[in-house]
Amino acid sequence: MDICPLLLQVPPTVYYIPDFITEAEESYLLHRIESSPKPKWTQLSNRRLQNWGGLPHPKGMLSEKLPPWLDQICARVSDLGAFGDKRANHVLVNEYQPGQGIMPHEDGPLYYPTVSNLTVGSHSVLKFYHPVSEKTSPSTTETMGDHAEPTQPVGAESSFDSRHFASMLLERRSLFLMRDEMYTKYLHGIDELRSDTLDKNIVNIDRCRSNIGNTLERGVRVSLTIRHVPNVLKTKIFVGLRR
Ligand SMILES: O=C(O)CCC(=O)C(=O)O
Repeated sequence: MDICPLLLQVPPTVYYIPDFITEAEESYLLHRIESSPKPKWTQLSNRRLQNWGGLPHPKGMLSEKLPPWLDQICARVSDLGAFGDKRANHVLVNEYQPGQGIMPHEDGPLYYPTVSNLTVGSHSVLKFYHPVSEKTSPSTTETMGDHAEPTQPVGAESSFDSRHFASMLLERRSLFLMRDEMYTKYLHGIDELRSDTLDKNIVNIDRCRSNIGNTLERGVRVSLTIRHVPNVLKTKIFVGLRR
């Protein structure tokens, strides 16, 4: 497995693994995601998502068993040592139409401080930002799982450009991992664009099929954000009829 930290322009630590899954595995995952029951989808203003494994909560997550098709991919990522000796137990599936993205945000304290992200269907460009001031940062942090849509602090947008310091091209079938300060301190987000012109901020370009200056049209991209939620409630829910 080729897993190489990109340490040149990005603070510790990010990893980019091209072709982490095969084309057949990508098609299978897309099929499983698309054929999930309709109520599994939550429509947000700029994307739709599926939450698997339970809803992370400061008081603990009431965990739900992952379906085998997600459990397998979680095992593969966990086997890289992404979560120490722990196993991924939570997957957030985000689907972006061309022109959709996600506001810069931090992932918050509910997860083991490594996040892994598998891209299927189409590419995207993930951008990294220096943190906003303490006054504005709480509104861009996920504090109640991932159903909380990151909101934009008033007056913050104009300063995003000045806080942007690196970008990563996430090609389809690639796995991306970030940990340490890239997880705990910096923000990440995806611009709402229909195409991406690759510029010199793309720190992983040497490991991609494209080159600086290329313009890539976005298709429908689905990402699987695979994480470990440490705080899981021991309570079990029994559903059944009392006699
Ligand atoms: O879709 C992506 O690549 C990013 C998703 C993300 O940032 C998140 O789920 O918190």
